[in-house]
Amino acid sequence: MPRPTSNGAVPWPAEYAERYTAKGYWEGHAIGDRLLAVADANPEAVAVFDGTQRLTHRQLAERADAAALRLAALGLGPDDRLVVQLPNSAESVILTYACLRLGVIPVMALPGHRTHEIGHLVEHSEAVAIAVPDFLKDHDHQAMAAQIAERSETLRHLLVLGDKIGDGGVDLRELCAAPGTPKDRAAVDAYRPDSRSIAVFLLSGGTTGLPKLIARTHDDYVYNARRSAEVCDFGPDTVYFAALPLAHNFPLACPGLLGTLLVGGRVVLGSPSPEKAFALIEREGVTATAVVPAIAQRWLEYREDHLEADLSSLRVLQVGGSRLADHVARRVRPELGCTLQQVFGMAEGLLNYTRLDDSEDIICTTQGRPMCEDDELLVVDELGNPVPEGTPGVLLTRGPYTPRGYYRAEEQNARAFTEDGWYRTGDIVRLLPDRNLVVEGRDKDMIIRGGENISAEEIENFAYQTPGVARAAAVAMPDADLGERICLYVVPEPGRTVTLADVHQVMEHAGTARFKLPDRLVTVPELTATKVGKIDKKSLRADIARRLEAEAEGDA
Ligand code: OOB
Repeated sequence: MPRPTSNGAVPWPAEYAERYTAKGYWEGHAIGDRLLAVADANPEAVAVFDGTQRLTHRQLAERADAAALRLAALGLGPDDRLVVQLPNSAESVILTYACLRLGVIPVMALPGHRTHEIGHLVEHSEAVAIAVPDFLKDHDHQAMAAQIAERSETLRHLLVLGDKIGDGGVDLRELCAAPGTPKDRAAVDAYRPDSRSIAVFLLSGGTTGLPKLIARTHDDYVYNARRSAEVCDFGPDTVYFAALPLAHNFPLACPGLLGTLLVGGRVVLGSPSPEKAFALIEREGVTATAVVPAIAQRWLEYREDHLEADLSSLRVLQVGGSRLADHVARRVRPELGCTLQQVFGMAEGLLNYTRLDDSEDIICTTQGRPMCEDDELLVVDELGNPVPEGTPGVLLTRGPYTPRGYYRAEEQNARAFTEDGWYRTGDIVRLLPDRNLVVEGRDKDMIIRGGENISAEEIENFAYQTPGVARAAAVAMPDADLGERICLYVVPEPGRTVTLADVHQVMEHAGTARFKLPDRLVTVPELTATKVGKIDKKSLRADIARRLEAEAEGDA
């Protein structure tokens, strides 16, 4: 396996880098330069609307450069890390753009993250700055960030979006509001990052304790966004609605914000609640958007009673992040009047899309095929041997936008990547003769709760810190609203009882994201093991499914 470079990222081997360049996947441009070229070609087209601010491509570029210079004046420069935890807003777009221009690397934290996760991200990335809202959903992000800064050896700057900026905080609205001048552009050009350098840090969904960092380079991430935009038929008339938090790879670059901006289209920012989303689609003439299955389902339900909403502008609804049931998929075209596109993707790289002109059968029963002909797929059995076509197995992949390792994580890389650089996705798939994939399950210990990926191991670690817990195992349980919820099996120590509230208390004390709190606790006398001595989670998943069914029958 190639060794990490001094900056901690694992590069592609030279022969692959050459091939990807020769084939035109890697163009050798920094993302900022690509965005500026688009702004020059479509200066007056609207680029971003966040409900209050409407910015043209030219204005967005100028604001970003002015913001970049202000970041530089604070002392931020190439290769510095900035943890970004912001709600979808013009400021989050301007700040990210400014970072990309300057070579400052944004670390894309999720809105639900709390002290436990953000503290880890700051430490692991050695962030010098963090950007947060003052308050969001009753949580004081600014106080949280200030507290993390106190403990951190690197964190020096607190950028705050909101009305109440505390002592020493930098007003993000002000930082992003300056109009900028042509001179700024030349000044920021001087910082132009190398196209092979790290553009952003995405977070891994994670099967280990805390999120790992995925270093995406300018070259690979431009390709990720640009090729996605091609596959999705995005162009200057695209109005993309970013409903999911922009920190996720899906709304950020599949094609998402970046893919839309790179073709001169328009991004409208909002949230996925159906009332608001439908109103926005109608008002702004949204042509494409991306959601997780749980949201698609809510939209379908809402639609049943709201036929008056005019969704006729919507051409494509992308659904991905977890498995969309075939029967739900079949409802999208007749009930929402648009083409469904299934997306099976990962922050680690590989993107599979159903194509817009695929048959309804392929669109509704597969999770699509790789977007690039040089995406390599390997489906293997437990021993790592390739399975015959059409047989379920674990998916391994390599390709021009799938990095060869996590950032500074040699131990995890040895497990998650093979010697010759294949990424073990942990997804169980069936590969069809036309290269379409059907996701059959997961081999990795992860729970996908309403689009948030949660590591079972992390939940178990908290369970073990809870007094009275002898053994613990977290598994997914099926849920009509969220797809999956977290069920924690616990074997208490002799004579002790453990409640869900006990575990929650430990997790809340540690300051974890709320979406990780187990939804249910089942006490059992013992946990059975598999032949290799691991806890038999398959039987636990079957057990909770049985319990839920029995309860549902009892209710009926
Ligand atoms: C997306 O990215 P992540 O990194 O949050 O999660 C990746 C994992 C995959 O390995 C797979 O286990 C699961 O999420 N997943 C799906 C799926 N899409 C993702 N499982 C079944 N069916 C699907 N369609 O989730 C992501 C990144 C970019 C685009 C779309 C999704």
